[in-house]
Amino acid sequence: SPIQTLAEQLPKAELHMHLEGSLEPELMFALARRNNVTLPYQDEAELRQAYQFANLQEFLDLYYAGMSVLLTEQDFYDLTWAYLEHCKRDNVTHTEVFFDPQAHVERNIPFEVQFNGIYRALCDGQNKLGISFRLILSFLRHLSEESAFETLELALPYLERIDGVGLDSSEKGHPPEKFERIFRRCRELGLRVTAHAGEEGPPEYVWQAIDGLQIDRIDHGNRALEDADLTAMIAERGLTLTVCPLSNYRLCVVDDMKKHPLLRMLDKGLHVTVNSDDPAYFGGYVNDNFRAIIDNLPITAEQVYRLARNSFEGSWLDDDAKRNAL
Ligand code: ES4
Ligand code: ZN
Repeated sequence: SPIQTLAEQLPKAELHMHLEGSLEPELMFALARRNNVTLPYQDEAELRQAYQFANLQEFLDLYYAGMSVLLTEQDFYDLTWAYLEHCKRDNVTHTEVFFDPQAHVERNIPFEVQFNGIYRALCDGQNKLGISFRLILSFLRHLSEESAFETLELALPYLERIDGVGLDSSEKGHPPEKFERIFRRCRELGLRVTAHAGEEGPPEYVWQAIDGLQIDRIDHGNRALEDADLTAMIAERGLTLTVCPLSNYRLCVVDDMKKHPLLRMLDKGLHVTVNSDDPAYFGGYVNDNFRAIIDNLPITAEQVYRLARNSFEGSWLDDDAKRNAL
C-alpha cells in the first residue's frame, strides 16, 4: 500500500532495541557451533517454535538462555553488525540500542569484551552504513541495587562512549523506586536515563519512573493510559514513549493488534515512537512493526510522518542532527 511504502521509505530512528534481542536463530546456531555451546533445540525451526509467550517472563527465560552463545568480542560484533544491516534495509538512520551487561558478567564475560565488540560494530555502522547511534547500558531490575552499582563501577572507564542507562527485565515486583539511588548517581555522571515502565507494571510504576528516576524517556508506557492524570502529565511534559507494537502483541500486553493503543496515544498528544524491542523474538524489525500497525489500524499518512518525526525528536541526537534528520 502507498502508506506502507511511505513508512518504509521515510528515514526513521529506533529508540528501543535490545541488542541481545536481535540474535536471530540462524546466528544463534552459528555461534553455538563456533563456540562449542550446546543448545537445547535440534535446529532453527524447533527454536522458533518455542517463541510463544504468554507474558514477559516466559520471553525473558528464553532471551537469557539464548545469550549463552555470546562469548567473544567477535560474537558481540557479529550480533551488532547483523542488526545494523537490518537498520540499513529499513532506512533506520539513527539507532539507540540497549545492552544488558549484567546478563553477561554473570556468565563470566568481561564488560570489556562485550563493550569492545558492540562499540566497534556501531562505529563501523556509522562509517560504512551512515547509521548514527547512542549506546544505553541497561540495568536488570530483577537483580539488586548493589549489583547495579557494581555494574556502573565496571562501566566507569567507558562512560565517554556510553550515552545513557536504562532499566529492563521483569517489571512486576521490581518497582522503579528500587533504583532511585543508582539513577541519581548516573544522572550526576551526565548520563541520560530511561526506564521500561507500564509494560506489565501498573501506572504507579510509570509515576515512580518519572518522579523518582527523573527519566528522559519512557520505554513502553502502555499502562499509563489507565490513569488520565498521568497521561495528561506525560503529554504536557512532551515525554517520548518508545512503543513496541509486535512486542506488545507477542507478550500479550495487547491481545489483538487491532486493539493496539498507538492511535489513541497519538490522539491524546503523547509523543509516541515505533520500535522493535527484540526483533529476533517478536517477528521483525522497524518496518515490520510499521506494517503491523498499518495493516491493523486506520492510520493516516500524516500520522506515519508524525511517528517518524517523533523518533528523531525523542532521540538523544543534538538539535542540529535532529533538524537534519528529517
Ligand atoms: C525486554 Cl520486552 C522487554 N521488557 C523488559 N525487559 C526486556 N529485556 C529485553 N526485552
Ligand atoms: Zn524493551
